[in-house]
Amino acid sequence: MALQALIWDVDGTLVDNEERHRQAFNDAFAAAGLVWHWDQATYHDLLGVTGGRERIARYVRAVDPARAASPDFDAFVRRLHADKTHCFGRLLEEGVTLRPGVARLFAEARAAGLALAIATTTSRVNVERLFEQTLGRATLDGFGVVASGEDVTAKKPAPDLYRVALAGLDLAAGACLAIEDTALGLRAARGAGVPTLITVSRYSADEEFSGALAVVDSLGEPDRPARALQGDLHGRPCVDLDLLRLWHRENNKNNS
Ligand code: XBP
Repeated sequence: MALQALIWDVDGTLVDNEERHRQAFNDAFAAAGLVWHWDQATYHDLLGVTGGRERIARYVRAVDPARAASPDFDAFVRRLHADKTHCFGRLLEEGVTLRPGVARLFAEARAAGLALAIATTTSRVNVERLFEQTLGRATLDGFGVVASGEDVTAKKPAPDLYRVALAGLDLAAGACLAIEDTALGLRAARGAGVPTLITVSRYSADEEFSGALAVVDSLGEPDRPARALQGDLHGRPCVDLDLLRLWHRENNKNNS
């Protein structure tokens, strides 16, 4: 089955921006007069919970069980997460840069007639603002599907987001290839049967990625080589569409 679509994760894959998310959480806590502050070690642990609202709830249950037991806990968490999303938008406006190879692969895929999709746990408004700040909203409008946190109840590592993307593309999992940065994202994509490339990010470099087509430090550029951490670049300096097709064919052969 030939490769017909690329399905992209957002945070950590399109942009290495979990530090920006962490800053937004801390800004929202401060604005609410809360003494909470998530340092990098705390945030690294909390990234085991996907979804910012779920992440806040997990933290509150741990540090303030009384507040977690109060009747307005859910409303409190939703309000705090909405404030965080507002803070995140302000931080995005300060400038954001796509990771190496992302814009190049979007263009290569589109020139070759492949479909593009997003499967992200983050909030839809964050995806829209990211594209407005980088390649423009028209580029996002060219995506066949944008599956975001609001579209599912079960977030990554559940496969639901990838199943929403596959349904929207009207393609079988074997006709697609996912690009992710975390073990939870890999589990989500593989759970939906989608072959997956991993490009590690700041918070995921120490994770285990068995079952990935390959693991690279980034997609790279012709003048900024990618480094294979797992798998083989087959002599190429960076991850291009031909290499994705080669990995996809190898995967089909190994699983036929
Ligand atoms: C990463 C996530 C998100 C972000 C925070 O999403 O788990 O929850 O950390 O964004 P992905 P929100 O890697 O699937 O793009 O606060 O909007 O959830």
